[in-house]
Amino acid sequence: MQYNASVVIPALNEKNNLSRLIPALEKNNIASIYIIDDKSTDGTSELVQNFNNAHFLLRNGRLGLISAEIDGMRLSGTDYVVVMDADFSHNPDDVPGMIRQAIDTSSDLVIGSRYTDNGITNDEFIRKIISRIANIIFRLSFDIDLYDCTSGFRVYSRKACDFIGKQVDIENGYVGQVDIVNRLAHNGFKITEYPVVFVKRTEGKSKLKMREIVNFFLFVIYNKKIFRPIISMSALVILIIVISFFIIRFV
Ligand SMILES: Nc1nc2c(ncn2[C@@H]2O[C@H](COP(=O)(O)OP(=O)(O)O)[C@@H](O)[C@H]2O)c(=O)[nH]1
Ligand SMILES: [Mg+2]
Repeated sequence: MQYNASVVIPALNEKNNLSRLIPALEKNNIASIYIIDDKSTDGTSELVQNFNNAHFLLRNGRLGLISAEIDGMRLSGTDYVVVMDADFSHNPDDVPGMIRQAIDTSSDLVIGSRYTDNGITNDEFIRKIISRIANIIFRLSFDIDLYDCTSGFRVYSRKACDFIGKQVDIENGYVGQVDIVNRLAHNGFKITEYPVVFVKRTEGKSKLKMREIVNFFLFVIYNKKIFRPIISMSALVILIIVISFFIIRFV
């Protein structure tokens, strides 16, 4: 079945991953794929010659993850927009099921979730812990009944895309993922989760930086204003974990 859906993939030096991911998506009947490339230096944009269904937007430098996703939403114009990583952490075979769920449940956002029943994450140990704690903190502080709000594997309805496109002050780094969930949840959009198995990337490097983790805590603290004990305690624990991680890695 052909869906009125497209896939948007923000990409920064992902040539090898994309050369396998695009055919895998085509196999799943995804008619249009939008790669938002922030001036990769590995020749990512050269792939444009190899694939008829893939459109490349070449931007002028690293303009940020969320702005790449929003540019993709605008460009695609389809009823549903899937956003996913280029690195196979998000399984292209989950895409049809996620779109199906969006249609069947009239969801404006379907989150590919590692933390609902049957969801699994095979990420690095330290990343698993950070991600788990971040989700618990977000869930408790924002009163949002979802388990994986940091996941970047998502399906958005056109209505949600249009709403997000109009938000001028959305956070542009990885923290933008929770910012978007928060805005949609508090503006009456329906959000559901779809269990996925997250796989650690085997090719290329993660672009997630320490700064992004700090930004997450700043976001929570700034937006909640009240220092609930749980937030401060968890922030402290995370800080200790992150500092130990850097000591182990770089000392
Ligand atoms: N266009 C664009 N893509 C980005 C940027 N930052 C990350 N990406 C891409 O966004 C996706 C998620 O990043 P990734 O490094 O996999 O993050 P991780 O999964 O948290 O380790 C990947 O496809 C990256 O290539 C950015 O600033 N601009
Ligand atoms: Mg990734």
